[in-house]
Amino acid sequence: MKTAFITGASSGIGRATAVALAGAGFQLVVAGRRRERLEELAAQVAPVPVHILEFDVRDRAAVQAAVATLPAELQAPDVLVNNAGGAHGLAPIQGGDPADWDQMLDANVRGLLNVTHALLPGMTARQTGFILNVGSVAGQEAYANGNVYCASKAAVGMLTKTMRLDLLPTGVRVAEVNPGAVETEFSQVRFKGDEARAAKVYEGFEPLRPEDIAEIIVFMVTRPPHVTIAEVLVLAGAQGAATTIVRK
Ligand code: 8X3
Repeated sequence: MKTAFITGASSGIGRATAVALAGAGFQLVVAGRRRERLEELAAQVAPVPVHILEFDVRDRAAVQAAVATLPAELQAPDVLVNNAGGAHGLAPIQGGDPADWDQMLDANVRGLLNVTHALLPGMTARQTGFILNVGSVAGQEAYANGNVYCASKAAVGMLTKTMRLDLLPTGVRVAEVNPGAVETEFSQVRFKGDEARAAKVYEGFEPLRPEDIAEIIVFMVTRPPHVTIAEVLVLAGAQGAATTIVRK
C-alpha cells in the first residue's frame, strides 16, 4: 500500500487531501497541531490505516522527533504534501505586526523545510516519491497588504523549482499547486477569529472548496513517473486574479 504524509491535515485543504488520498488507496500519515481533529479524520477514512503525528511544523526538533517514531516504511512516504501554513494579518507593511511575519515565515517556509528535511533521507534512499507543495496565487501576484504572506508563498514557489532540480537525480519529483480563493479556516486565521470579516472574503461568488484542490492534488501525485505536472494555478470560476473577483 502506498503512503501519503500530509501536513496541516486537521482542516481545510490538508484534511480534504488526506480524505481524497485515502479514497485513492493510500495509507496516511497525518500531521497537525490538533490531535482530536486528526482522530476524527482517521475515523472518517477507516479502515484505511492512519498514523497520527501531533506537531507544529515550526518546531524543527519536534518534527524530527515525531518522524523518528514512525516505522521506517512510513519515514519514506510515496507522497509528501507540504500543506501546513497560512496567513496572519492583512495590513500594510508600515502597519504590520512582526509577530505575524514570523508566524508566516516560520510555518510557510521554515516549516515546509523542516518536514521536507526530516523525510528526505527516506525518500531519496528509496529513489522514488513525490513532494507536492501547497503554494498560492499570492505567491505569483502581489496584492496590497499581502506583503509577507505573498513573499512566503513566493518562497514556496522558488523552493519548489529548486528542490525539483536538486532532487532530479534521486527520482523524487516535486510540484506545486497554487490555489486562489478557497473557503477554509484561512480567512478566520488571517483575521484572528473575526468571523464577519472572514465571511466577507467569500461573499457574492462561489469560492473553491478544499475538495476541489484535493482532487487536483490526487491527480498530480498519481501521474506515472514519466509525467510531472510541475505547477497548477487553481482559481475560483468568478476569479480572474488574486483580488479580481466578480461578486453578485
Ligand atoms: C490564499 C489565496 O488570494 O487569499 O492563499 O491570498 S489569497
